[in-house]
Amino acid sequence: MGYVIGAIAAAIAAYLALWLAVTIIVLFVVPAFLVVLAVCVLGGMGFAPVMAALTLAGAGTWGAGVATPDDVAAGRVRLLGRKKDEPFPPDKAWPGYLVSQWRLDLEQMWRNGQNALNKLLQSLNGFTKDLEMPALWTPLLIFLYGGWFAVVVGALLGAAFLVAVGAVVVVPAWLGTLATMGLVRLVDSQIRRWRKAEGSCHACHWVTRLPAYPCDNCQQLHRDLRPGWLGVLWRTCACGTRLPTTVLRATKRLGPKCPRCGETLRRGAGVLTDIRLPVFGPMSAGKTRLVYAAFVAMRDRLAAAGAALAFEDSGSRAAFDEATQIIASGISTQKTVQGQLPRPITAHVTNGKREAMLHLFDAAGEYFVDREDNTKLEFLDTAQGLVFVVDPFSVPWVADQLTGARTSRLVEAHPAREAPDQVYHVTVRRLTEYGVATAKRRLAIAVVKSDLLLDLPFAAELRAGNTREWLNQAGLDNLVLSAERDFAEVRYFTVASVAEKSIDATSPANPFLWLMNAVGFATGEQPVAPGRGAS
Ligand SMILES: Nc1nc2c(ncn2[C@@H]2O[C@H](COP(=O)(O)OP(=O)(O)OP(=O)(O)O)[C@@H](O)[C@H]2O)c(=O)[nH]1
Ligand SMILES: [Mg+2]
Ligand SMILES: [Zn+2]
Ligand SMILES: [Zn+2]
Repeated sequence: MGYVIGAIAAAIAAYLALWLAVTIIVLFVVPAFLVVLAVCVLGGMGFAPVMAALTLAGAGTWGAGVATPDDVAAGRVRLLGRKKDEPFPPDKAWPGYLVSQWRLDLEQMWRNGQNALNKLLQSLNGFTKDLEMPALWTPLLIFLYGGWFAVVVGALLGAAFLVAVGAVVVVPAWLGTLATMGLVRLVDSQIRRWRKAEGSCHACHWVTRLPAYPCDNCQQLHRDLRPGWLGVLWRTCACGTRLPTTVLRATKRLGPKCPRCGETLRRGAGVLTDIRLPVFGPMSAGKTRLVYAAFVAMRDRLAAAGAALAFEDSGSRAAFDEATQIIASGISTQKTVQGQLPRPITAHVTNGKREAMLHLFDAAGEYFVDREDNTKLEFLDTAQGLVFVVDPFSVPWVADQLTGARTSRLVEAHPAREAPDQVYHVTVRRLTEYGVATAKRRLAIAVVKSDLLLDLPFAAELRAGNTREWLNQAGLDNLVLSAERDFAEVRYFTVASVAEKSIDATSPANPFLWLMNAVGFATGEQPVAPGRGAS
């Protein structure tokens, strides 16, 4: 009986102990654990901004690495919108915060957080390792590791909150930057497009819509100064100098350079209308004299029309001085040096608010006779129009009629030897082989030396201004046919490359003025209408 009572009492005592234990756990331990967890979560949430602040402040080893101009140039900084196959690496300039630094900082914050929480876990491990571990300690362990886990959860929550706040600030800033960038870039390129602005290199004949600009402090070349991820309105060169973006603004302060050969381009390259007009024809056809006489005539005629023609680089100025002297005195031009690619003579043309750079290219005749040499003339491909110089004295039909007393004219004319139609084909074949759409270009055919021809009976058509008919009559009908088939538009001019006494239909300026107007640059001066020279 006693056993039974003892057993019942023990059962009751066990039950009471269990009840007490459960009560203590439910009433005290669990709430305490929950409070500790809550405190740890809150602590973790507070830990995230502290970590972010330490990283941004860059204190000690907390700071992130800085994205430098070298990283940009080496391609380690991703510039949105940049194509993979661009011929040159990105410019060495400081990337803006929104380009890459934000990412580096974010990554560093993440790493710093991980490190700190790892350290906390390690010290926890160090502490618990040395403890004797009776069963009673187990709740303590649950407390400690549970607390650590709560800190991690809190830190993640805090980080998520920070990222959300950051996104609210950064995304609009990012979109705003993108919109401004696009707008400024569009305005810059559209104005230049309207102007038909390009920069052409007088040394290597490369033509670009985007000149390179050297930093005016360290001379480092910036190949793409358009608004972009390296700066919307301004960018900072690797040396720390602030440089203006947009081609229109950069040109005012920094001298444009050829992106291909590095030569300093002429003033206005890239921002002014660029008109490139080569003359072609065989040796002694009259190309140099035509270019010289045309510049002299154009200067006078544009001045009379209220426009202006100026020569700004020393090479062009010297060439123009020589031209003025030769045309005024009437002496013969020198043969153009063979085997040397020509530098164009460049004039800065102003008509009211409009400005253009006019480049006339005059290569030695040998280049146009020899198929091999012709391949070197890259400037033919980028020209908006061409002037084919026809020496009438090289046409057999003319030579046949210059007999007796008239043979002196042949001596005076220093005639070209090659037949015009053959020379024409050499150049046009080159253009076609290099993929130039001649069907979109204009061709001026200039029959020069007319001062020595117009008084002769067989030049009646030329006198009447029917240059095209005269060419047909002189047996050059194949040339006329081919030219009109090959080019978008062909105009015929009869020219005397001599000093102009008055503006007349044989003015050497006519072919060039026609082409300039056709390209879209109104000079205010129209080539003299047909009636005599042009037809
Ligand atoms: N009277 C007169 N002579 C001209 C005219 N055009 C050219 N000449 C003369 O013809 C000769 C050859 O002219 P250039 O202009 O030097 O010939 P080019 O085509 O430049 O020849 P290369 O330099 O050898 O390719 C020179 O003696 C010129 O003075 C012209 O319209 N009238
Ligand atoms: Mg010449
Ligand atoms: Zn610099
Ligand atoms: Zn160049």
